[in-house]
Formats: sequence, structure tokens, C-alpha cells
Amino acid sequence: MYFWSVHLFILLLLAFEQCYAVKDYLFKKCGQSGFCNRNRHFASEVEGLGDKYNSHYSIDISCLDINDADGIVRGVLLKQLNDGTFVDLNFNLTLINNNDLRLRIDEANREERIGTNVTSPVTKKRYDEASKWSFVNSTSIRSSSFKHILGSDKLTLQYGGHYKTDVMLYPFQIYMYYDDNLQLVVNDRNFLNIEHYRTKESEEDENSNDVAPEESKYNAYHDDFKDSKGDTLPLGPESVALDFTYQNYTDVYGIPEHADSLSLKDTTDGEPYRLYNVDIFEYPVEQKYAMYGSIPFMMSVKPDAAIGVFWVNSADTYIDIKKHLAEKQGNDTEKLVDSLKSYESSVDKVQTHWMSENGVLDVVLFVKPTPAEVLKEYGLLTGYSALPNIFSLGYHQSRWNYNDQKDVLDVSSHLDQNQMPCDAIWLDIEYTEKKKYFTWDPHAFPNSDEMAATLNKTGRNLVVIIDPHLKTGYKVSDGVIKDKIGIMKSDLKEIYKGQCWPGESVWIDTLNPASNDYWNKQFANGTDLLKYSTNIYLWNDMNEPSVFDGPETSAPKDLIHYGNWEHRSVHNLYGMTFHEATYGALITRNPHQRPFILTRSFFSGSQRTSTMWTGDNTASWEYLRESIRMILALNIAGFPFAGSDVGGFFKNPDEELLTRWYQAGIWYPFFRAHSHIDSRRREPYLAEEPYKSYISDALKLRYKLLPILYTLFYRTSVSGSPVLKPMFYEYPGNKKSYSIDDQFFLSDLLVRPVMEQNQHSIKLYLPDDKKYYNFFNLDQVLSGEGYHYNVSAEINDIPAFLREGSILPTKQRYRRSSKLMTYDPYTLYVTIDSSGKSANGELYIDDGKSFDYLDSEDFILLNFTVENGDTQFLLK
Ligand code: NBV
Repeated sequence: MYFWSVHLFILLLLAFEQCYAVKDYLFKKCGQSGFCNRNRHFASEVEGLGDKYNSHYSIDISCLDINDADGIVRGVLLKQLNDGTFVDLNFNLTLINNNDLRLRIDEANREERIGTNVTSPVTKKRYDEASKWSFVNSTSIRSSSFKHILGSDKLTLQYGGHYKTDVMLYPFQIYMYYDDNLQLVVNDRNFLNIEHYRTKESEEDENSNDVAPEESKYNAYHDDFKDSKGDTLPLGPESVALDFTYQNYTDVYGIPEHADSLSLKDTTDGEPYRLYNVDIFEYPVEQKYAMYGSIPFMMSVKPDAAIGVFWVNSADTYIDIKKHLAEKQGNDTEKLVDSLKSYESSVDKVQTHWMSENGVLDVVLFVKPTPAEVLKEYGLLTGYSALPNIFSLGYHQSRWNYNDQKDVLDVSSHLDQNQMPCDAIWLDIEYTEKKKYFTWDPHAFPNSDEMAATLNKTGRNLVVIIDPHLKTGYKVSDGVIKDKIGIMKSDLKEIYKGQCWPGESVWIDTLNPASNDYWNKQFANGTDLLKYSTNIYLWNDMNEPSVFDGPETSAPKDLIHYGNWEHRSVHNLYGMTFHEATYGALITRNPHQRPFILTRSFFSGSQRTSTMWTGDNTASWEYLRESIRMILALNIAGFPFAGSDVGGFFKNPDEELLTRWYQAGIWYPFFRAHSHIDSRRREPYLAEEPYKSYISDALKLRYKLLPILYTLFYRTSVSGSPVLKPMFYEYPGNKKSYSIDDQFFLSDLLVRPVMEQNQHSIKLYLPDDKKYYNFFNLDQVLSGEGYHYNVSAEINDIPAFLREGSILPTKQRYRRSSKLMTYDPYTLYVTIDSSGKSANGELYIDDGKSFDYLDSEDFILLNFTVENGDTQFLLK
């Protein structure tokens, strides 16, 4: 009996585990992915050969064309083949914007070399348009000038006063110095690998001239992975890979989206981080799996400099990280002796290896004195977040699904009855008729205009979902087929059909400019979806794209997009093209109203027009902790308007977790509660007391902070600065802050959300000796660099501390929505610095919804200062 019950218990446990675990067999590991496997193999062979390795890559000195005034070096990078002959690669190094270096390498004459070998209609040249989509305006990149010295072994470029870059001719490497200190080495380990076009026959030939002895042929012309066996791989192996060494750096950050620590981990003994937009069902935390979005931008910081590497590639990408940390001097004599033995171990460095499946090699390198300047430059290139419509900074109430019109309006009035401010109620896929986007279920939502108008009375909005998969057999998908604006099969003869929520579906190809007109029409005034409502905004989900019967739950890589580009080349930017089309449609509908679009999939550049959230998390403490790390990573990758489902999407949070999640969620730049269709209803007014009051307090606090949040969003819109600032970003001079990812700054507020169960106190790190005032009780002051233990964090406490010397604008009156707060007075929090004389702060104000701030400069930027005890308000 005992035996059976134990067994039953274990079986139940297993079943339960299966229910809530990522189906990792659906996703390719590096070893199962042809190009990743081949590049890791290549790297380990090259590394193994050490000094004996002779690189294949050198710059042809006779072809160098150097233009100092325009900051351009053009030339030929030679790739030597086994028989001593060469493949020419076009090499292009340009100095752009404010001393940023852009390196591009492409195969010369690729199309001619391919000739008639490939019959597929796919474009034969390497994809070179990732920059067209991700750069804010790819045609207007400013060039800077340099001075050059050409020696027999290297080309030296000097620029911007502080910079020197050495381009080594053989083997090809780049050394970047700032103030004479080496910062970054490109191709330090000779992992550069451009798989030039070769025929299948040559690939298979034992004595192939094209495949070097250290290269592998793994899955070059076919795919063994069970769900992508059908991949036709028409162009064979075409990957690009390169390594970067961050000299004297210890930590690297960024490359979202991953559910891992903020400071990225060493990947030597495991999987690389992967960037490949996928619908990862029940994603686990502390993992390097690919997720819904990709920003191939990595940042590193040390006390006197910071680096950004932006790998401009939208194909499947893996990144390996290897950390060499200098042996710390201590009592451990063995280590000390070892470290004296080798110079290597006395230098901190982080080595990274980037591998993409195809495309040109295009990378922008930023070396700056501070992380803020790196982000400013990255944003100059890819765009800053648009100033949001102010309502979107309020609280969003969502659920899959609100059942009908009455349900929506009931939720809205219950929130009011419980003094819970809210700016938007959301409708998930069930509002449609049989998941046909742009329709309403006529029984549940007979009068959407009326519903929207009722919400509008209290300044509330409606957000509805529209996904890119369009059910076959109704007018919207019929139009896509008729106008030939769908994603096509690999032979280009038929539109691709796959399975998604509505059953058989087609996908609109938003890379095609004609799709924009089509999309605009669907959102026009008087159409079924928006009718005449002005307060309906959009949510784009499943745009990785998610395809239920596709490989890795996405689109087959050999599908074809506009321009005959393979899906393989544009996969990671498709989601962005889709939400940008939606943005365009909303602007076309009403050019005077700032749109709001939430997207699940994203790429570099998405920050310009959209907001993201971290997808389908789970109602558990570890996901609450993960949400902060992920949002911080996005903030330092130029995409600050980010949030996570408050309460967790899957499963049901208990009231303590829900309360703590709201108390943490009020700090998310995007603050929305959302839950799965099978979860219990958990609108905040349903919580038992005292939790209900604590949640209501948290919601009110979010609204009090709106002036400062909006000001931070203004700052990001002009400089790319994060809204939530990691400790390392705010204190790059303090190495102890580098790995902290459970606390952050919002303006001058130091916040440490409670993210563990049953806590009564927290441990808080103060990064300097300034005074920090408890935001809720200014008499309580903490000071002294280092960890402070036992900082009170009872269930009604939200640990937040105001740094001395700051002025923080707030609005204190409770209103039902942000719109109703428009004319409310401001209250300033002022903490004079230790000298007793000064404090600073700022406030940005405009109408919060139109573009008048652009056209007529219709805004106010107020600078508050207290100097020598005098208070001043300065209008900028
Ligand atoms: O549209 C339904 C859900 C949505 O609620 C969720 O937020 C998205 O991330 N959607 C995914 C599809 C189904 C998920 C199981």
C-alpha cells in the first residue's frame, strides 16, 4: 500500500513537472544547429592549435582605399583556401556618428560565383538589410574623420582626441584603444569565419578546397533536427562568426531576451546564449534559451570606460561568453604563484564569440567613457523610444479573457469602487469571432463602440489584440492572398499555410511595403474593428512568428519574403516589421494621437514605436525575481519600455505573492497585470484584506510617481537613458555594483523590491556614502557604502530610498485614471545634500497624448535646484 502511494505520488509529481516545464526538445541546442555546431567546432580547433594556427584571413594592402575626411577604409579581406588561392571579401570600416566604428564584411561577387548552381528563387546575395530596419535612418549616418598611418603590418587610425585603432593586416585583427588603454580586440582568437559559397559537391568532396581542415561539414546542406528536416538550405553553409575580447572588463550585459541574471554568465561548459525569436512555452528561468525577442547588443563597463557591441544581424544567432577573471590576491598562495606565472591570469577579460546563420557581417563598436554615452550612441543609430502616450504609463488590467462587454465594464467599476486607479482594460483573442482578427464576437461584444465610450468617461482605454496569423477563408486573409502580400513557400509558388490559434492560417509579410497600405485599411475609421472609437489601442502577440506546426514553433527558415529574402535571414526582425506596420496604421488613422502598441517579439529598433513584455511567465517567486533582471537587461539594451505580467501568467499566485508582485510591478516601466485563461480570476479588488489595501496602496503609488516616470521617458526619448537603471549603470566606478540585479534606481530612488516569500526585512546595498531617505518616512535615513541588513520590509512595505540632493516631482491625489489627474497639483520631494545646501531635479510636462511637443515645441521642461539654500525653478 505504502509502495503504491509513493509511486502514485512520484507519478503525479512527474506529470505535474511535465505540465510546467519547457519542452526543450522543441528547440535546437547549439550542437543540433548546423552553423553553431560548425563554428564551435572551428573555434575549438583554432584554440587547440594555439600559436601553431595560421589564420586564413588577411587584408590585401595593395587594395586599401583610405579616406580620412570621410572616415572610411575600403579594401579586400582575403580568405585563403587550402590550395593557396583566395576568396575575396569586401571589407569596409567606417567611423560613424561620434567615433563609433562600423565593420562590414561581405563576399565579393557572390552572385556570379553561385551562378546557375542554385535554382531556388531566393536572393543569392547575403542579406544586408538588417540595418535598414534597425537603424533609425540608415541613409543619414553621420561620418566622422580620422587620421591614418599605414605601416607594413598595420593600419593605425586616430580620431576624436582619445581614440586609436590598429587594424592588423595579418592575421586580420582590430585593437581599439581609448586614452591609450586597450579596450576591445576584434578577432583576438581568430574565430572569424565567413562560410563562403561552395557547391554541395565541393562540400562533400573529401579533398575539398573550400573546407579548411579545422572546419566541420556538419549539417551544411541538410538539417538533421527532427522538426526542421524539411529545410531545403538552398544556399548551403553561409554563416558569419567573429570574436571580441573586452580587455580589463569583468562583466557583460544585454543581448536580451533571456531569462537569466543581468550580468551574463560564462557559457564555456554549457549552451551559448541564443537569439532567435521563438514562442517558448513555459520558459524556465536562469537559462540561456532563445525567447520571444532579440537585441544583439552587448554592453560592458569598467570604472573608466564602457563598450557596446552591436551585431547587426537578424538571423539565428548564438553567443558564447568566456570570462577570465584575474586571480585575486589573498591568502591562497597557490593561486598567487599561478597568477604570477602567467600574465593572462592577471588580466580581467571577457571573451565573446558571435555566430549567425547567414547575412553580411556587420557590427558597430562603441567605446565610450561611460555606459550612458554608449547607450546614447546606440540610440542615435537605432532610435530612442518615442515619448509614450501618458496613459500607457498607468496601470493596465488584462486577462485572457474578459468574457464580454459587461465583464469589461464591471471590472472597470469594481476598480473604481475599490479606489484602484487604472488606465486600460485589455481584450485577448477571445473577443474576436472565431479568432478572425478585425472582427468582434457579435454575441459577447455587440457594441464595442459603446463599451469604449463608457470606459472613456473615466479616461480609460481599451487595448485589443491583433496577431499576424490570419485564419484562412475570411476577407482579411483572402485579401492577403489576392494582393500577394503573404509569406510564401520556398518555391515562391504558393502562400505558406500553417497552424495557429484560428486553425489554418496565413501570415502577412510586413516586409512588403504593400502590406502597410493593406494594414492601414484594416484599422481605418468605420471598419469592423475600431469603428469610430478613439480610445482603442493595440497588442501584437505571436509575432515571432509563432507557428504551432512549424520547426521550433516558428516559421520554416526557407520560406520567402518580399525581395525574395529567405525567412532565415530576417527571422529576428519579422516581429518588428509587424508591430511597425500596426504603428503606421494607427498613425494613419489618427496622425495627432500617439499610438500605443505592445509587442511580444522585437528586434533592435523596436523601442522606437512599441512596448514589450516578457511573455508567458509563471506565478512563482523565481519569476518575480527574474522579471526585474529581464527588465533591467532591456533597459540597458535601449528598450526601456518593458514589463512583465504582474501576478504571473500561468498558475495562481497566493495573496502574498500577488501583493509583492504589485509592489514590484509599480516600478516596471510598463505595468500590466495579466493571466492565463485557466487561471482563477485575480483582479486586485478580489484579494482579501489586508492584501487588497496593500495592492491599492501600491497602485496609488504608481500614479503618484507618474510625473517622474513621464520625465524619465522624456529623457529616454532624447538620450536613450534607461528608465530603470541597474546599479552598474548608475555607479560604473563601483565594481561591487556590477553583479547586483535585485535593486535599481528609478531617478534618484533606490528601490529593492521584496521578491522572496515571508520576508520582514531585506538586505540593501548602498553604492556610496550618501544619505538615503526612506521615501515613506523621510525621518528614517540610511547611510554608509555597503550592505545594510534588516531594512524593514513588512508586507505593507515597499522599500524605496531617496538619495540625498534630489528633487522628485509627484502628484498625490487619487484619481481613477491618469487623464483625470491632468490638472492636479505637483508635490515635490526634496532631500538636501550633506552640505545642507543643494538639491536637483527636473520635470517634463506636455499634453501627454499628441505630437504637438514636436511641431510647436508645446512642452515645459522645468529644472529645480536648491543652491546655497535658495530654491529655484528654471524653465528650460
Ligand atoms: O492570446 C493568448 C495568449 C496571451 O494571453 C499571452 O499573453 C501571450 O503571451 N497568447 C500568448 C497565446 C497563448 C499562450 C499559451
